[in-house]
Amino acid sequence: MTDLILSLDVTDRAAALAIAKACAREVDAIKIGYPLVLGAGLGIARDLADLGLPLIADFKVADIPNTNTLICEQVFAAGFSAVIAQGFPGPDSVAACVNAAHAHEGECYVVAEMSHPGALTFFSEGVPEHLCDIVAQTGADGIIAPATRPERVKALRTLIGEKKILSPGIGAQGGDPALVAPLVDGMIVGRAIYGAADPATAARAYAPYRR
Ligand code: OMP
Repeated sequence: MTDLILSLDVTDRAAALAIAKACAREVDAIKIGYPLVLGAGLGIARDLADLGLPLIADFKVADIPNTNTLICEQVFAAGFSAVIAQGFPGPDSVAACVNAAHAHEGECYVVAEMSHPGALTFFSEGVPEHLCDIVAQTGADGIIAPATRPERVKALRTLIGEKKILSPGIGAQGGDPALVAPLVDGMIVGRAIYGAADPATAARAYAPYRR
Protein backbone atom coordinates (compact mmCIF):
# COMPACT_ATOMS: atom_id res chain seq x y z
CA MET A 1 0.00 0.00 0.00
CA THR A 2 1.49 3.35 -1.00
CA ASP A 3 -0.39 6.22 0.55
CA LEU A 4 -0.69 9.67 -0.96
CA ILE A 5 0.02 12.25 1.73
CA LEU A 6 -1.00 15.82 0.97
CA SER A 7 1.52 18.29 2.36
CA LEU A 8 -0.77 21.22 3.13
CA ASP A 9 1.82 24.00 3.22
CA VAL A 10 -0.49 26.94 2.67
CA THR A 11 -0.69 29.63 5.33
CA ASP A 12 -4.31 30.74 5.04
CA ARG A 13 -6.88 28.81 7.08
CA ALA A 14 -9.75 29.14 4.60
CA ALA A 15 -7.56 28.13 1.67
CA ALA A 16 -6.22 25.16 3.61
CA LEU A 17 -9.70 23.95 4.52
CA ALA A 18 -10.95 24.36 0.95
CA ILE A 19 -8.01 22.44 -0.54
CA ALA A 20 -8.20 19.69 2.06
CA LYS A 21 -11.94 19.26 1.55
CA ALA A 22 -11.58 19.16 -2.24
CA CYS A 23 -8.79 16.56 -2.06
CA ALA A 24 -10.09 14.46 0.84
CA ARG A 25 -11.24 11.54 -1.31
CA GLU A 26 -8.02 11.50 -3.32
CA VAL A 27 -5.51 11.37 -0.43
CA ASP A 28 -4.80 9.04 2.49
CA ALA A 29 -3.39 11.53 5.00
CA ILE A 30 -2.58 15.22 5.40
CA LYS A 31 0.76 16.57 6.61
CA ILE A 32 0.77 19.96 8.32
CA GLY A 33 3.83 21.91 9.37
CA TYR A 34 4.99 25.31 10.48
CA PRO A 35 3.59 27.26 7.49
CA LEU A 36 -0.03 26.35 8.21
CA VAL A 37 0.16 26.14 12.00
CA LEU A 38 1.91 29.52 12.24
CA GLY A 39 -0.59 30.98 9.80
CA ALA A 40 -3.79 29.46 11.13
CA GLY A 41 -3.03 28.17 14.63
CA LEU A 42 -2.76 24.67 16.05
CA GLY A 43 -6.58 24.47 16.07
CA ILE A 44 -6.39 23.80 12.32
CA ALA A 45 -5.94 20.15 13.31
CA ARG A 46 -9.40 20.14 14.92
CA ASP A 47 -10.83 22.01 11.91
CA LEU A 48 -9.56 19.24 9.62
CA ALA A 49 -10.67 16.37 11.88
CA ASP A 50 -14.07 16.08 10.20
CA LEU A 51 -12.38 14.82 7.04
CA GLY A 52 -11.48 11.64 8.92
CA LEU A 53 -7.92 11.56 7.56
CA PRO A 54 -4.78 10.92 9.62
CA LEU A 55 -2.94 14.17 10.33
CA ILE A 56 0.86 14.18 10.42
CA ALA A 57 2.59 16.98 12.35
CA ASP A 58 5.71 17.98 10.46
CA PHE A 59 7.51 19.96 13.15
CA LYS A 60 10.83 18.16 12.61
CA VAL A 61 11.15 18.12 16.38
CA ALA A 62 14.84 18.54 17.28
CA ASP A 63 15.41 19.50 20.91
CA ILE A 64 16.45 18.01 24.24
CA PRO A 65 14.28 15.10 25.42
CA ASN A 66 12.19 17.13 27.89
CA THR A 67 11.35 19.81 25.34
CA ASN A 68 10.59 17.16 22.72
CA THR A 69 8.15 15.53 25.13
CA LEU A 70 6.42 18.86 25.79
CA ILE A 71 6.14 19.56 22.04
CA CYS A 72 4.82 16.10 21.21
CA GLU A 73 2.26 16.19 24.03
CA GLN A 74 0.84 19.35 22.46
CA VAL A 75 0.86 17.74 19.02
CA PHE A 76 -1.11 14.69 20.09
CA ALA A 77 -3.48 16.67 22.32
CA ALA A 78 -4.28 18.78 19.26
CA GLY A 79 -5.49 15.70 17.40
CA PHE A 80 -2.54 14.69 15.23
CA SER A 81 -1.88 11.00 14.68
CA ALA A 82 1.83 11.20 13.85
CA VAL A 83 4.82 13.46 14.37
CA ILE A 84 8.05 13.94 12.39
CA ALA A 85 11.26 14.31 14.41
CA GLN A 86 14.89 14.94 13.53
CA GLY A 87 17.25 12.20 14.61
CA PHE A 88 20.46 14.20 14.91
CA PRO A 89 19.80 15.37 18.51
CA GLY A 90 20.36 11.71 19.46
CA PRO A 91 18.52 8.59 20.62
CA ASP A 92 17.24 10.04 23.91
CA SER A 93 15.63 12.99 22.08
CA VAL A 94 14.07 10.68 19.50
CA ALA A 95 12.91 8.29 22.24
CA ALA A 96 11.06 11.17 23.90
CA CYS A 97 9.07 11.73 20.69
CA VAL A 98 8.47 8.01 20.16
CA ASN A 99 7.27 7.53 23.74
CA ALA A 100 4.89 10.48 23.54
CA ALA A 101 3.56 9.24 20.19
CA HIS A 102 3.02 5.70 21.40
CA ALA A 103 1.39 6.89 24.64
CA HIS A 104 -1.25 8.45 22.38
CA GLU A 105 -1.42 5.50 19.98
CA GLY A 106 0.33 7.70 17.44
CA GLU A 107 3.40 7.29 15.28
CA CYS A 108 6.80 8.94 15.12
CA TYR A 109 8.86 9.26 11.93
CA VAL A 110 12.52 10.25 11.91
CA VAL A 111 14.14 12.22 9.09
CA ALA A 112 16.89 9.93 7.76
CA GLU A 113 17.89 11.95 4.71
CA MET A 114 16.39 15.16 3.35
CA SER A 115 15.33 15.72 -0.25
CA HIS A 116 16.85 19.08 -1.21
CA PRO A 117 20.31 19.41 -2.84
CA GLY A 118 21.97 21.03 0.18
CA ALA A 119 20.90 18.15 2.42
CA LEU A 120 23.95 16.21 1.28
CA THR A 121 26.19 18.59 3.25
CA PHE A 122 25.22 16.76 6.43
CA PHE A 123 22.93 13.85 5.45
CA SER A 124 25.81 11.89 3.91
CA GLU A 125 28.82 9.71 4.74
CA GLY A 126 26.95 7.20 6.86
CA VAL A 127 24.78 9.71 8.74
CA PRO A 128 21.45 8.47 7.26
CA GLU A 129 22.50 4.91 8.09
CA HIS A 130 23.31 5.97 11.66
CA LEU A 131 19.90 7.65 11.90
CA CYS A 132 18.29 4.37 10.80
CA ASP A 133 20.07 2.68 13.73
CA ILE A 134 18.46 5.24 16.04
CA VAL A 135 15.07 4.41 14.50
CA ALA A 136 15.64 0.74 15.34
CA GLN A 137 16.92 1.50 18.87
CA THR A 138 14.04 3.80 19.79
CA GLY A 139 11.21 1.84 18.21
CA ALA A 140 10.25 4.72 15.92
CA ASP A 141 7.69 3.82 13.29
CA GLY A 142 9.63 4.78 10.20
CA ILE A 143 11.74 7.28 8.33
CA ILE A 144 11.48 10.22 5.98
CA ALA A 145 13.64 9.52 2.90
CA PRO A 146 14.14 11.53 -0.30
CA ALA A 147 12.02 10.89 -3.40
CA THR A 148 14.63 12.94 -5.23
CA ARG A 149 17.15 10.07 -4.70
CA PRO A 150 15.33 6.75 -5.23
CA GLU A 151 18.62 4.85 -5.04
CA ARG A 152 19.07 6.15 -1.49
CA VAL A 153 15.52 5.13 -0.60
CA LYS A 154 16.37 1.61 -1.78
CA ALA A 155 19.56 1.58 0.30
CA LEU A 156 17.78 2.81 3.43
CA ARG A 157 15.01 0.24 2.94
CA THR A 158 17.58 -2.53 3.41
CA LEU A 159 18.35 -1.05 6.84
CA ILE A 160 14.87 -0.41 8.17
CA GLY A 161 13.09 -3.49 6.83
CA GLU A 162 9.35 -3.40 7.44
CA LYS A 163 9.24 0.00 9.10
CA LYS A 164 7.52 2.64 7.02
CA ILE A 165 9.18 5.05 4.59
CA LEU A 166 7.43 8.32 3.85
CA SER A 167 8.99 10.14 0.93
CA PRO A 168 8.82 13.85 0.07
CA GLY A 169 10.24 15.48 -3.06
CA ILE A 170 7.76 14.22 -5.65
CA GLY A 171 6.56 16.81 -8.17
CA ALA A 172 7.90 20.29 -7.37
CA GLN A 173 11.32 18.96 -6.30
CA GLY A 174 11.58 16.66 -9.32
CA GLY A 175 10.95 13.23 -7.77
CA ASP A 176 9.15 10.77 -10.07
CA PRO A 177 6.20 8.92 -8.48
CA ALA A 178 6.61 6.01 -10.88
CA LEU A 179 10.10 5.36 -9.51
CA VAL A 180 9.41 6.13 -5.87
CA ALA A 181 5.94 4.71 -5.17
CA PRO A 182 7.04 1.06 -5.43
CA LEU A 183 9.77 1.69 -2.84
CA VAL A 184 7.84 3.52 -0.13
CA ASP A 185 4.76 3.42 2.10
CA GLY A 186 3.79 7.05 1.58
CA MET A 187 4.35 9.64 -1.15
CA ILE A 188 4.38 13.17 0.30
CA VAL A 189 3.22 15.75 -2.26
CA GLY A 190 2.76 19.46 -1.59
CA ARG A 191 3.00 22.14 -4.27
CA ALA A 192 2.14 19.81 -7.15
CA ILE A 193 -1.29 19.42 -5.54
CA TYR A 194 -2.07 22.51 -3.45
CA GLY A 195 -0.45 24.84 -6.01
CA ALA A 196 -2.44 23.44 -8.93
CA ALA A 197 -5.38 25.32 -10.43
CA ASP A 198 -7.54 22.31 -9.53
CA PRO A 199 -5.98 20.51 -6.53
CA ALA A 200 -8.44 17.60 -6.59
CA THR A 201 -7.61 16.80 -10.21
CA ALA A 202 -3.90 17.15 -9.47
CA ALA A 203 -4.24 14.75 -6.55
CA ARG A 204 -6.19 12.29 -8.68
CA ALA A 205 -3.24 12.12 -11.09
CA TYR A 206 -1.38 10.16 -8.38
CA ALA A 207 -4.09 7.48 -8.22
CA PRO A 208 -2.16 5.03 -10.45
CA TYR A 209 0.71 5.08 -7.95
CA ARG A 210 -1.47 4.38 -4.90
CA ARG A 211 -1.47 0.65 -4.39
P1 OMP B 1 6.64 19.97 -1.97
O1 OMP B 1 8.06 20.10 -2.35
O2 OMP B 1 5.85 21.21 -2.18
O3 OMP B 1 5.99 18.74 -2.59
O4 OMP B 1 6.59 19.77 -0.38
C1 OMP B 1 7.32 18.78 0.26
C2 OMP B 1 6.98 18.76 1.73
O5 OMP B 1 7.76 17.75 2.36
C3 OMP B 1 7.30 20.05 2.47
O6 OMP B 1 6.37 20.18 3.54
C4 OMP B 1 8.68 19.81 3.03
O7 OMP B 1 8.90 20.58 4.22
C5 OMP B 1 8.62 18.33 3.36
N1 OMP B 1 9.92 17.63 3.33
C6 OMP B 1 10.73 17.73 2.22
O8 OMP B 1 10.40 18.33 1.21
N2 OMP B 1 11.97 17.17 2.27
C7 OMP B 1 12.44 16.46 3.33
O9 OMP B 1 13.54 15.96 3.29
C8 OMP B 1 11.59 16.30 4.44
C9 OMP B 1 10.31 16.82 4.41
C10 OMP B 1 9.39 16.40 5.47
O10 OMP B 1 9.87 16.06 6.57
O11 OMP B 1 8.19 16.26 5.25
